[in-house]
Amino acid sequence: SDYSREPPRHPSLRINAKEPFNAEPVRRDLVASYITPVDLFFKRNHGPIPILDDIDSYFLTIGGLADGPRRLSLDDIRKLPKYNVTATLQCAGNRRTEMSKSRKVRGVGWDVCALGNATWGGAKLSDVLQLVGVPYHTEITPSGGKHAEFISVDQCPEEKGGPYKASIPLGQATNPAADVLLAYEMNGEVLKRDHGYPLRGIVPGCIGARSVKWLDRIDIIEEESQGFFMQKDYKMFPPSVDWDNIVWSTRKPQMDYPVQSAICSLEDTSAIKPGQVTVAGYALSGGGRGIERVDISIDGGKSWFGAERFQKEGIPYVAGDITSDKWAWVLFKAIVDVKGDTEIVAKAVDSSANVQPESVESIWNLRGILNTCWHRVHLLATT
Ligand code: MTE
Ligand code: MO
Repeated sequence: SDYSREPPRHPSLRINAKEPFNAEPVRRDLVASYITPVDLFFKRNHGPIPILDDIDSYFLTIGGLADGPRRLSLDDIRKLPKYNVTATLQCAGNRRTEMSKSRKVRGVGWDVCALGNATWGGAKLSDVLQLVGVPYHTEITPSGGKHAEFISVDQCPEEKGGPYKASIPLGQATNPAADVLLAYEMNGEVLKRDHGYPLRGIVPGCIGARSVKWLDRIDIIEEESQGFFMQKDYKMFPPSVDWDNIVWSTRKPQMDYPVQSAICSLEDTSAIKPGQVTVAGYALSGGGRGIERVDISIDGGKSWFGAERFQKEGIPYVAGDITSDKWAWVLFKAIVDVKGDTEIVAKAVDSSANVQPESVESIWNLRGILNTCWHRVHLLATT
């Protein structure tokens, strides 16, 4: 693999792996703004960043159609109605380091910042598919196509099967309300190479792994994608399954994200003075479910009170309200008084009343994905 032409990156990112490049912002930077600046947005790659700078020769191929493949230029896609969708992208491996402390897991280590919230600009996949003859709300095509498979130009290592791929059900791909985008902009700017230039999929509400960067083609296929990252990775196994007894085919690829939250204003520390501290962080759930509550405890989870939640400055957040961004995270904030040995805990409740699990052991899995247990920060406040 050739890593000699990687793009420049912000020096404050915490690098978890150099080649391929995997990095996240530090906690305080992540919650400094509702929209995550592009240079601080986490970067999750499985190979070198492709170079696609000759835009005139770029085409997206759409295959698996009744009348044969269609090639669309970037201009064809830009001519379709443009949507701006604010959606949080979270890697399924977020908080893996913490899971590994309970029992070792395999994979790149991440703290609590393998996610970011951006406004993605692009065409709806439902409009692109309609343009090539697949109408809205198609669950199965006359020829039996049931899934839309995104295929990238990036080459993953041989054992991981070449180009990065993932698929979503065709019903979701052709549903305008699912807001699946082919995005060419991020926060109002041309998409950066690190994030999929010139065109990437954005699948709101799903784990980041389904939002394929550097799109080469989209195929309408009968079975879900057989790619490595759908079949041999990003599946949630029970705690009893380990590398000596795993049967990958027994589980479905993970799609929706479960309810999650983390405190980002604090790190474990023994060096603070007793008094007021700000407990701030993010909460989000998958599948378009909103955040009903964020509960904070300063006694390790014995008693709880509610934190203030917001997306936009000055507008109170209400789950499900039309003024809120349904695919985006919610920031939370509470001021607490600490003295002595204090364990601060956050847990979120989503609009379906799903709650984060208390212990990491109960959700431990060998690949270390979907660590959504209560987030704890330990402080020792002494004079
Ligand atoms: N797409 C391609 N082509 N190659 C990749 O390695 N990584 C996926 C997804 N799309 C990946 C990809 C994973 S696991 C995540 S979490 C997100 O991209 C990360 O997106 P970002 O780097 O823009 O934050
Ligand atoms: Mo990921």
